[in-house]
Amino acid sequence: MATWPYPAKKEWCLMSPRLTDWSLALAAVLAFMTGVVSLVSGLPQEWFIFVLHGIVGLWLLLLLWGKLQRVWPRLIHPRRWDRRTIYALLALLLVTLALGSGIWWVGGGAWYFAGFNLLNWHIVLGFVLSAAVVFHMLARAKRLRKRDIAGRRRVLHFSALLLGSAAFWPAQQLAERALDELVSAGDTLEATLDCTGGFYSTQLWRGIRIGRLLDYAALHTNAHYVSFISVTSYRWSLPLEEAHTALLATHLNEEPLSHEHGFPLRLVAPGRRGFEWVKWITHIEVLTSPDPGQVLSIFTSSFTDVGRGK
Ligand SMILES: Nc1nc2c(c(=O)[nH]1)N[C@H]1C(S)=C(S)[C@@H](COP(=O)(O)O)O[C@H]1N2
Ligand SMILES: [Mo]
Repeated sequence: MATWPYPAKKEWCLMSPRLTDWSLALAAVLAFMTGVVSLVSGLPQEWFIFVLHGIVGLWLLLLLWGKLQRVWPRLIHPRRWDRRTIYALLALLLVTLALGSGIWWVGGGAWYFAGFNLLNWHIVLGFVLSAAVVFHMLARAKRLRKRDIAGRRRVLHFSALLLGSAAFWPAQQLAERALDELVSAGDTLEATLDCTGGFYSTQLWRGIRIGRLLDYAALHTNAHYVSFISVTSYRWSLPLEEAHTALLATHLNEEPLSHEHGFPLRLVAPGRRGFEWVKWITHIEVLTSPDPGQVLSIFTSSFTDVGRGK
């Protein structure tokens, strides 16, 4: 029997390789079927199709984690590379993109590539992946033996994986509801944006008062600044006290923020100059000391088209 020059990791998973692979195939088939059905499901009472698709997707993710640990040594050791390695890498990329696009979409992702949104890409990748799984099974599948499914610990582990993915679903839904609540918050503020470049404009902003947002977080006693970081890495910070009264805006004059004015989130900081009202916020960080680098971030951000809001 060959011994590999690295320690064998035997205990990573109690599922036999074959059971993992067959479960993956089953999950892929279920994902494909629920996915196709969900394409034509539009009635409220068909909600369970979407739930099922989500659960199956998460199950796939957990199973893949197991499979990946098994094949990882073969992927990273050049000595073990062969023609199949390239297929394995392509498959890994495909799976990552297919699952990632679905999860990101459900999480509210609004990313476009080549004119298609995440859901469009998820559907295309799902079809390609399903075809690839069928080919892979035809070429490489090994029969499931009795010892692959026998044994109390194996059965327990198998069920735990399945239950784990089912439990993810309500957790994800709760997180999303909390997020929706934040976004539909009703704090309003009339404030004047005063640009150093020479224009000013008084508008009604709506969103969540940052003090309320901070109440959700357990702040360190040394927290002194709140930094607002935009997708272009343009950032600015406010002292904690002041940040409490500022607004993280989602709406301008009761309309959802346009891209131009900072969708999805922008800072409304009354009494501060326009350049401090960070647009296109994706991160908020609480700092213990001032952030001198933020000044530079404003200049470097404008080197790119995105940074200039194009
Ligand atoms: N991320 C980011 N936020 C930004 C800017 C920017 O270039 N990038 N420009 C600032 C400047 S200089 C001003 S005056 C206001 C303009 O906001 P408005 O486009 O909603 O009028 O946004 C500020 N927020
Ligand atoms: Mo400005």
